[in-house]
Amino acid sequence: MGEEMNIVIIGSGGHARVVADILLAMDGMNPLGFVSGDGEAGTPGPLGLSILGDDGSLDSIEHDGVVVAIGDNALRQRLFEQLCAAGENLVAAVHPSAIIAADVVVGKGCMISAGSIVNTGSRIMDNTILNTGSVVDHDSNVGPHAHIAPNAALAGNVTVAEAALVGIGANVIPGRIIGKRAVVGAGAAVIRDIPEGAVAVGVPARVVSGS
Ligand code: JB2
Repeated sequence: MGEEMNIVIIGSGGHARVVADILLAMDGMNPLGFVSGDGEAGTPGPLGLSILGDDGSLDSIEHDGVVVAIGDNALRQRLFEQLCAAGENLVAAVHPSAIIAADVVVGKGCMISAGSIVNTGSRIMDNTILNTGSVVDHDSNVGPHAHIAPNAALAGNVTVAEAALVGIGANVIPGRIIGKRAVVGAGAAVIRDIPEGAVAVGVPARVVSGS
């Protein structure tokens, strides 16, 4: 048995709390607490863990890895890239109840929440969120810094490009491409490709801005 890894969670909001819960449920992970954009060091945080300080305090905390636990894709991307450049070890938080096919590639710093399913041939790139109960079916690619929200589902061969958001309960039929930084609204049904930067809502999903 290896020793536990001491992990600092970046962020201290709702998403960070879910990530903390995942780390507590994982074997070999020991969450130390939260580095916050707005909390005072020593402040009691969620789940019995403390706010350890702000970003400047990270160097003084002995740790083996970090997870950026912030929902906003652009902010999560910026902090992830800064921390990588600083030589930090960005670890993935994967809930033990997630079902992930043996050949799936999971990148650095991902969060895969309870009840998620990732099927064979799929790739989950760095710093991506697969939120609670989301489904990524076979041969799909979820790009870096993307977010598949709770209960959203990608059918086979779907591509979600960098920093795109597939909203809560949305569905994407096989083979479609969601462009970089696009947003798919809650409950949408995507049957056509969504261009880069577009916002698409409804059933079937229609682009309402950004293209
Ligand atoms: O520069 C920063 C910084 N900027 C904001 N450095 C660090 N270390 N932390 C930063 N933050 C932190 O992001 C704030 O201090 C705060 O703790 C957190 C944002 O928290 P909030 O509760 O607003 O959002 P969230 O990212 O935890 O959760 C959102 O996304 C989830 C996926 C919400 O929309 C949730 O409902 C959603 N489930």
